[in-house]
Amino acid sequence: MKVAVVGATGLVGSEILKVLAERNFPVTEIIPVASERSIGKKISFKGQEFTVVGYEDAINMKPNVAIFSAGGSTSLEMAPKFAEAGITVIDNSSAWRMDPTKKLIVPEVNADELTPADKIIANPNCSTIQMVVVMKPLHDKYKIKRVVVSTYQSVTGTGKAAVDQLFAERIGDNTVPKVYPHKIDLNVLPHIDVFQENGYTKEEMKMIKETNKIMSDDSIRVTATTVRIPTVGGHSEAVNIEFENDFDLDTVRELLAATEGVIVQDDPANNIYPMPINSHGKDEIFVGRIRRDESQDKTLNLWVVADNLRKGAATNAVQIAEYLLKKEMI
Ligand code: 2RA
Repeated sequence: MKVAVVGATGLVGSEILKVLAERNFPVTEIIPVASERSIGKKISFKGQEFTVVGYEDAINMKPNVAIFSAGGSTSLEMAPKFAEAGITVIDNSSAWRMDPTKKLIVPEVNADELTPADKIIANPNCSTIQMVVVMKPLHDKYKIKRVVVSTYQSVTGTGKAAVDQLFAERIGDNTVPKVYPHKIDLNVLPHIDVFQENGYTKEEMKMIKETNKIMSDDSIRVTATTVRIPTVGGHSEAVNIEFENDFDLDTVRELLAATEGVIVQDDPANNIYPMPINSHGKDEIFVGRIRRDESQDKTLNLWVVADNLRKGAATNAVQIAEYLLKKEMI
């Protein structure tokens, strides 16, 4: 497979290269693609060096698949050009996610929606992905009525400049440009992406709308508060789920433990629960603090953690490519 990685020099782009190598995706050639200022740079993949090329050159090199992580406007402009050339695009930006003509895919949940006609496939928002993988087996068994989620999101979700801001603040260096409107070190910002007219942020609205689309169920009511915290290892989420039918906690634990890509870490007596410091660099989603919401019937509380650059972005995209390959769609 010839694989183009568009936005190869960014945080997610370099994670995509790592994940492709680690999962032994059958790559015959990597085509690193980036904007004008990175063309000519070298990228290493499995010990070999590849030169970063521009968009037109990449299209002419006819990759089988292009994994985009280059922002919404690049994607809106370039993904159709790749698709018109017969190249399947898996896009990490928010550009196509809510387009009714495009599929929004989390392989563990809805890969079976994909057909050979899908030439631009959207990868969901990181905070949505880790939540829906956990919701899916529970919804199938107990039917979810409503979800209340509060997130604790890593600065890596914003990008390299945000990681630089955090570490610069930590050593008192004020010369690094700020990407957040406030200090992030020793602070918490209830603000991810831009505010909307309804008072929610765009990140919160993504979690709401994308969840309904991925689960193919608009009856699931979702409300979200998304928060940036000064960590780099992954996103954490406190998820409160109300079901139509009652559950027992042992079955919930068994269901989650049996879910592909999910690891249950739930032994509070021994201080064992998921933490972003432990999810860093891992492909799995970690779930713990599994308990009843004692204030309401048929309601469950969970703590869900995953590396947002991995399952929240790169790993999910590579898993989509793996599925397409297995089904001979690329
Ligand atoms: C964030 N969800 O964490 C975003 C990244 N796509 O900011």
